[in-house]
Amino acid sequence: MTIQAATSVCIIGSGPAGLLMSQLLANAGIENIVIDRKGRAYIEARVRAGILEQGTVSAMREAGVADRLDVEGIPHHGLDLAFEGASHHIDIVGLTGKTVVAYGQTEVTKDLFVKRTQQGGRFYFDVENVVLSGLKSDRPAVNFRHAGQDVEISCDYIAGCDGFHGVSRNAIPANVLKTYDRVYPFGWLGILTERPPVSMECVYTNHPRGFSLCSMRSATRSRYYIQCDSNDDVANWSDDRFWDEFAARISPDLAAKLQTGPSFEKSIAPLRSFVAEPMRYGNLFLAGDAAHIVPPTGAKGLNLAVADIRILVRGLVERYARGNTHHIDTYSQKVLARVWKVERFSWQLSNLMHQFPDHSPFEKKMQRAEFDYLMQSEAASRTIAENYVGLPLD
Ligand code: FAS
Ligand code: PHB
Repeated sequence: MTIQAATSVCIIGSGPAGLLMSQLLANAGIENIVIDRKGRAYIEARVRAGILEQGTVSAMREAGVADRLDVEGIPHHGLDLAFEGASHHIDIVGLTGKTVVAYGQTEVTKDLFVKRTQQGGRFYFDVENVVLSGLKSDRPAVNFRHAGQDVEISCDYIAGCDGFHGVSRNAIPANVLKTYDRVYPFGWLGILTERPPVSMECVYTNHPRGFSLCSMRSATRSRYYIQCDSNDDVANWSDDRFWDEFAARISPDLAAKLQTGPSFEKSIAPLRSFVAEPMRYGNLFLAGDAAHIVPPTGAKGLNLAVADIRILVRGLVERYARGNTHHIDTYSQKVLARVWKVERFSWQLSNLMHQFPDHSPFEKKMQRAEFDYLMQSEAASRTIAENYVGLPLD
């Protein structure tokens, strides 16, 4: 016997994209159900992004979940890029009038879960065998197993917010779906430690030993990364080995004040640029990592997911409130135009700030020349700044 459920929008995935979508739709009176193959505790424990654009902060405020963010978030007025001993500060406030805010994705998901639960949000966690059907019909469906029973959710629309390894993207027929992929020859080894950060703003360094990033989660909690081989194993990295390598890849003045300590999270993330087109098929919409991946160099992954959701929810509200389907009919084209620009920025900054094992001497010279140009050109710094704070939605 299959349990039947019905809603307006079935959201697959309760990461930041799915959760934010659920809350924004609920605020607009649009019924939705969220399903996830994991449980809430697992999702909340995932350590990922750390920098929020102002558009993301605005979306959190619009969703009514920004109280803690507004108190605990750390505004950043700039960032530093360092290259072979030289350092360049990019004054994002001076160049754009905007800041970004350091606030972990973990906290974003916790805040959204609290609100959805308070408001009686409908969730199915730990689901299995998720299958989408009827995408071209007026009443698509999502079937899955949950707690040993078959469940079918019929809906008007399905939102595929199930990340890079989800099932939604591949529900689009292979002769329709186009994908674009660039896998980088390295990954990022990241740690969290309960120690004051060496800098209260981000410091990105392209060091001859490899890339490093100084970031934070609070005034007492540091988030640090180093470039590592893409097939490296976190088991190869004791805390001591990490600290030695990290200290060797940051400037001497930062290394002198580095406070090392035990890591309580340590993981390796592969780096890739990926885009799937289209981001709509029938009554299935893709959003977030289900449709695109960026290398974390530009701090864009989470923010890009949020931008997709803001555009998609605006379209769904138009459809339900005024019967106007223009914004959902143009969703894929509109959102992809922005996705590609953000992919470009993340790709460009990754190319500038990493050591590529297969770079020729000429390509190494190109990296240096680009950094020297950035150092002397306000226009070049403004380009970095306006992308870093976030491109406009429209
Ligand atoms: P998510 O992947 O966050 O969420 C997808 C959800 O769908 C998950 O909860 C998953 O359990 C669920 N799901 C998957 N398959 C399913 C199925 N078949 N059925 C039901 N549910 C299913 N971005 C940054 O800006 N900075 C960073 O430093 C950074 N570091 C990262 C490190 C790692 C290891 C990874 C993987 C990503 C990182 N990102 C970073 C990017 C990350 O923040 C994503 O952009 C962000 O999580 C995107 O959110 P969602 O689109 O909601 O996808
Ligand atoms: C982080 O704090 O996790 C972070 C900051 C900046 C990035 C990527 C990750 O570009």
